[in-house]
Amino acid sequence: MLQLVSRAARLARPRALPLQGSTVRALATVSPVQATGRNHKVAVIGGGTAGLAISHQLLRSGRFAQDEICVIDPATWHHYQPGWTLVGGGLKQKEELRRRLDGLIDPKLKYYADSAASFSPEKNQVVLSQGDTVNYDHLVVATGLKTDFGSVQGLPEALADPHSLISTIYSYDTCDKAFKTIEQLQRGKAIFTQPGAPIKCAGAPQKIMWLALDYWKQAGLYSTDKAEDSAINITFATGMGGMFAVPKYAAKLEQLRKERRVEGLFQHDLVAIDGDKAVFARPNGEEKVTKRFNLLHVVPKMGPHPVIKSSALANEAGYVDVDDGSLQHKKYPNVWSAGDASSLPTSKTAAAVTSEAPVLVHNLLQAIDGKDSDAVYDGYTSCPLLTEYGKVLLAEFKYGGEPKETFDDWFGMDQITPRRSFYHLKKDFFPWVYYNSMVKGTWGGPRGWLQ
Ligand code: UQ1
Repeated sequence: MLQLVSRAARLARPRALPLQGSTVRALATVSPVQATGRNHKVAVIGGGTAGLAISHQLLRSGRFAQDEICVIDPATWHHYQPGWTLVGGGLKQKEELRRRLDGLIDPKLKYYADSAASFSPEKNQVVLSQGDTVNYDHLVVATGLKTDFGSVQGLPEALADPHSLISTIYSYDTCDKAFKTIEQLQRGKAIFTQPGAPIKCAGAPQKIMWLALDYWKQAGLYSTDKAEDSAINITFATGMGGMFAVPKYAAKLEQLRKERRVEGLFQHDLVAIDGDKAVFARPNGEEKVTKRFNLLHVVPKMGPHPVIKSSALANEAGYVDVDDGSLQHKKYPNVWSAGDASSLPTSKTAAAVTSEAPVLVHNLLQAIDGKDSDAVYDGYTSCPLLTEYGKVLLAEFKYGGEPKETFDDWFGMDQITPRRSFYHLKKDFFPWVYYNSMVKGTWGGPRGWLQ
C-alpha cells in the first residue's frame, strides 16, 4: 500500500523542478543541473558495513541537517557477514547475526529502500530502480561486491539440494548447511575450495576447513599423525599460488597445512561440479583436473556489481576507481568509495572498513570546505584466522602485504601465534562492537572508539 502511495506521488510530481538553493554545488563538475528529483549533500549508495559506518560518521560530524545525507539500499536485512564462518563451524546461529536494515539507519538520514540503476557523475545524479532521481553534492559508493554462484557450473543446484554434502559459508541461506555437512560426513574425501581471483575475506575458505578438521579430529574421524587412522582425508584446492597472500602468514599456514596432513592443490580453480566430481581449471592452458569428493565446501567467484562495472565510475576491473590513499575518485572529485566496491588494492574485509571510513569521511568534509584531502589510508586490513576451535591467528597487514599488528605494537605479542584471546575477539567482541558501535559510526577498529 505504502509503495502504491509513494508511486502515485512520484507520478504526480512535476518532472522538472526549478533548482533549489541547497543544490548549488561546491564541486560540480558541470554547470548547474536541472533538478528533477531529490537533492542531498551526500548520497551514500549501500547500507552495508561501509555505507552505514560512513553515513553515521558523517552525521556525527554535526555538519549535516535532517535528510541532507541519504542512504540508498533495497535490502531488508543487514548481515554481519564475518560471522558466517562461525555459523559454518556450529558456533553461532545465523539469525543472531542479522538486523533489519531500516532499524540501523538513524532517522536523521533519508533512507531510500531502492537500488541504484545508473550513475551520471557528470550531472551529479543517480537514477534509482523505481525511477527516482537523486541529485548530490558528494556521492559515496559502497555497494559491496557480488558473489557469483553461477560462476561454478552446477553449484546453484548442488547448494539447493538439501541432501548434497555441498555448501558454502558465503551466503546467509547456506552458511548453516555448511555445519550440517561437516556433522554428516563419516568418511571419504573433503575438498575445500578458493577461487583464483580476489574475494571478500580471503581467509574464510580455509577458516572453515580448519574448523571442520578440528571437528572431525574430536569426533575420532581424523588424525593429524597417521593417514591410516583417519576415516576422512582433506584437500585445500585453491586457485591462488599459496595459502595466503601475505608472506609472513602464508609461511605459518603452509606449516600448519603440512603438519595437519592437508593436501594442497595450488592453482586449482573450481569451475564445475558434476555429481561427486569437482572440476578444476589449471593455468597456462593445462588440462582440467577432476577430483572425486564426499564433501565439498565451495567459495564462488566474486566481482563488481554490473551497475558499477558498466558505469563511468569503474576502473577496468569494474571497481570504483578511487585513489589508494585518499579514497577520492580519480576522475570525479566529488565521488568517493570504500569497502568491497572500491578499487583499493587491499584485502576486502570489515576490518579494512574500520580504517577506510574515517579517512573517507575526513577527506569528504575537507572537500566540502574547499580543502584538499589530507588523511591517508595505509591499506590496513585484517583476517582473524580461525585455525581450530578456540584459537585465532590475528593477521593484520597493510598495503604491500606488510604486517601492521595492533597487539604487537601495544603489548609485544607476535601475532603469528594462534591465541585464545584472539578467538574471543573474533567470536564475541567483534560481533558485539559491530552492532553496538561500528554501524553507528563510533568504532575505529585498531584505534578503538572514535571521538
Ligand atoms: C575490527 O574492528 C573488526 O570490526 C568490528 C573486525 O571484525 C570484522 C575485525 O576482524 C578486526 C580485526 C577489527 C580490528 C580491531 C582490532 C581491535 C584489532
